[in-house]
Amino acid sequence: MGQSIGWAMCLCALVGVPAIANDGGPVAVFLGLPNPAAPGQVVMFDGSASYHEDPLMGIVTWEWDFDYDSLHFDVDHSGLEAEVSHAFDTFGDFTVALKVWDDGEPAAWGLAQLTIDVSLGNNSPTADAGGPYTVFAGNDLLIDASGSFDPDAALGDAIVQYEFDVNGDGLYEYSTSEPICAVPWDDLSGYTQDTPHLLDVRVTDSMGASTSDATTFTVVVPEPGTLGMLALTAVALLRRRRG
Ligand SMILES: [Ca+2]
Ligand SMILES: [Ca+2]
Ligand SMILES: [Ca+2]
Repeated sequence: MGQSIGWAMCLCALVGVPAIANDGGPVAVFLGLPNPAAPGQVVMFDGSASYHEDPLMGIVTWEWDFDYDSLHFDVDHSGLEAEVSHAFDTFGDFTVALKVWDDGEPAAWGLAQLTIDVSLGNNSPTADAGGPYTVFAGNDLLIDASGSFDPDAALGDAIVQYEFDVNGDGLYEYSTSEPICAVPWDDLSGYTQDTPHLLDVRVTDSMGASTSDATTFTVVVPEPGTLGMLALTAVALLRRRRG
């Protein structure tokens, strides 16, 4: 008996029909709509289909936990009415539980739970490739995409993946969870010099939405003697100041 009730709960949660459970007396049944929902959207919960297996007894109290952890029923709302509404502040899957109490002495309870999928209304992140970049031969190309952002940060969303296409073929060779990427010089040594090369950065948020931004990078080889001339100029300036 107990096992069949357990299976009924699992099936109900999967297909989104009313969640039903009981512990031999009062039986909790409720619906939550709409599901899926958006952050901040009011979700209506209706536990009026709850009932008692004993026709001489009734349900007198409805208690709700809007972030049930499947172990500790932490009451967020309690009342004599079967309906209640709640808005979830952030994206996520929230397990909502209803506990109904009967009019027995002592009172007995039944519990049901349902998962609300708060995933609607996600906005794509905005990509910022930075650049254009110049890389001196022999050095790594440092790409800084930290200007990228996700407009849903206040709703618990964030950019979780940065990808970099450095050869313009539409495939991303590098992937990081941070906005900074260092492309090793060994991977760039075959690129033609003094020519802008396409660099594409794609960012993806925790909901799987992505956008990309393009810039260029140019491989530059310093003229022979350039560094020496710069050093001599610096020394001359220092001498002039001291003199
Ligand atoms: Ca709670
Ligand atoms: Ca987002
Ligand atoms: Ca590529």
